[in-house]
Amino acid sequence: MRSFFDPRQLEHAPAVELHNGGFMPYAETTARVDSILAAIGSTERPDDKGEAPLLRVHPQAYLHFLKTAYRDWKAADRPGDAFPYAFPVARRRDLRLDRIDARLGRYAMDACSPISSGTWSAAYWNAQTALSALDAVLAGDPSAFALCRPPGHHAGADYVGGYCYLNTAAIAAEAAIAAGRKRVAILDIDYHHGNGTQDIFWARGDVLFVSIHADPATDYPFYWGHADELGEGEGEGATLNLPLPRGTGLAEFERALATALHRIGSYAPDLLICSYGADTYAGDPISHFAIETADYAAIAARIAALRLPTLIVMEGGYAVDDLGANVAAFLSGF
Ligand code: SP5
Ligand code: ZN
Repeated sequence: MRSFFDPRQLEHAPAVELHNGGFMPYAETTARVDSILAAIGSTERPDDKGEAPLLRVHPQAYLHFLKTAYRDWKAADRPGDAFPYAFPVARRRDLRLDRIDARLGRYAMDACSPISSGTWSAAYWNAQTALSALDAVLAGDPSAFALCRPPGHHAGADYVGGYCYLNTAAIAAEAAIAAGRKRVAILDIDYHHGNGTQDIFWARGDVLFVSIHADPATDYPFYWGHADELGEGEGEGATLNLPLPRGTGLAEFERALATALHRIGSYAPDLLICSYGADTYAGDPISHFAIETADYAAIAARIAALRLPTLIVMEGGYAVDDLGANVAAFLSGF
């Protein structure tokens, strides 16, 4: 399987995130990539397709914010990376966004997603990586792997969240539709619910969003990922959430996976995008499922049995020492 990655994706490297009332070491480290690269061997660099494919998902004002937030934070003489701390929950139409703090809160859903000097460049090349891997699949490869980092699935059209800045799965889905594919399915198997992807396609009937994740009653992102979230309008019935309890191992995971794959099969998409997070791993430091390394090969083989052209995009996974082996197991199962 062809794999894609660009070293500029490493330019995003915040030192800390806000958690449990204080600053902790940032879990979404560049060492994650080192672990994956060491395990999967060579990758190809993406082409540069510019901003047009990003703008199919994200508004220009949001891209402008991502490009300028760190510079504006520094221009305001602020320490470290750019963090939001005030959020416009009563979102009026004409929010005044002159101050950097106002912009940070407007374009964020949490304080896990600081903006550092290289965040824009990393997010931009991350999206290009997904788009070039998509090209391989659109050209006839049965599957391709985009080593996406930073991850994408918590980012909405106009907000950062959960270590995510640009929604790579959504950008790839829109690019596939622009290239003539009529129906795209997204299967999200990161430990956390893909709230950003769900939000982007909530009212769309041409993109099916199916997610297996930790119950939002106990886990981030808390507000989204419940079984009764079904989509709206044209998209009613095109969202399927399969929340699972903490402690879930392979047997329970595979039961949910069977339901997910059945739904995807009946939808009969032209393309499958798999948002793959290895934070379902038993040894993950911030998550609570019990999937083992060898299990990823079994999970991947079941997904591959759909025989759909499949783009795999990397999402989370924080057990750095074992992350490469977990990704390699998944790709080998495919
Ligand atoms: C893509 C993805 O997996 N995002 C997950 C975001 C979860 N954020 C909430 C949990 C934060 C726990 N942070 C602990 C930091 C310890 N260094
Ligand atoms: Zn996750």
